[in-house]
Amino acid sequence: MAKAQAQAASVLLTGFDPFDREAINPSWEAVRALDGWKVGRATVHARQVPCVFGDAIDALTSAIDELKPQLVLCVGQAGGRSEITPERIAINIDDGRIADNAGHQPIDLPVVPGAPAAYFSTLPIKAMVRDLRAAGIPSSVSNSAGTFVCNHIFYGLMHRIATHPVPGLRGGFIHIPYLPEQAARFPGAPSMSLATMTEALRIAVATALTVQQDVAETGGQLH
Ligand code: PCA
Repeated sequence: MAKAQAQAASVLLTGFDPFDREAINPSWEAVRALDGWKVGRATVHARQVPCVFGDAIDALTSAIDELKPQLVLCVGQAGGRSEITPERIAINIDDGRIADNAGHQPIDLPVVPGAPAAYFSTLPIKAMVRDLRAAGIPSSVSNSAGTFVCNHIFYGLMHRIATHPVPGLRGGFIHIPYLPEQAARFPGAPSMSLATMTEALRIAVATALTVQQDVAETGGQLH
């Protein structure tokens, strides 16, 4: 029994604590709704990470060391976006437009000094978008995760996977919109219900676990 448990696959989902004067972060609300969810042979574990440069990667790394997941999906809020957006690329730069939750605002510093300029997600982002749209949920590939703590943790995740290769381990990042109660403070801002965003993450995880080779469908943008 213990052996079977040790061999059971696990999926790590992370969401952030609230930041930028918000009282809630949809990323944590959506991932925590999936904590304990059994998908195929895998069990989903949800962890909250702080919206703090450095500490976010430390929390992520500790969770990876503890859970030894086969899939890591980090999730963050992208206020102003209208869709579920799997991110294509993490870049090696911290450039805070605002301070993080510890009051730090790095400008043009590398996430990891001397490391590659960028890493691609190793998740099937096109297939995720395809499956989300098929389920009636608006979704597009995003070609920039920004330069704040979301890009930071995404880069930290991909650097960790690149430098500590584990057979079969894949990782990536998804940005999600405001919740309606957040958007109500910013008239005209798009939002999505928690139920829809939670379902979107279920679909994204299921696709990431089953699709090994991404599909060739356009996810490009002119600008
Ligand atoms: N979104 C921020 C950081 C935390 C979050 O949920 C970002 O997009 O960088």
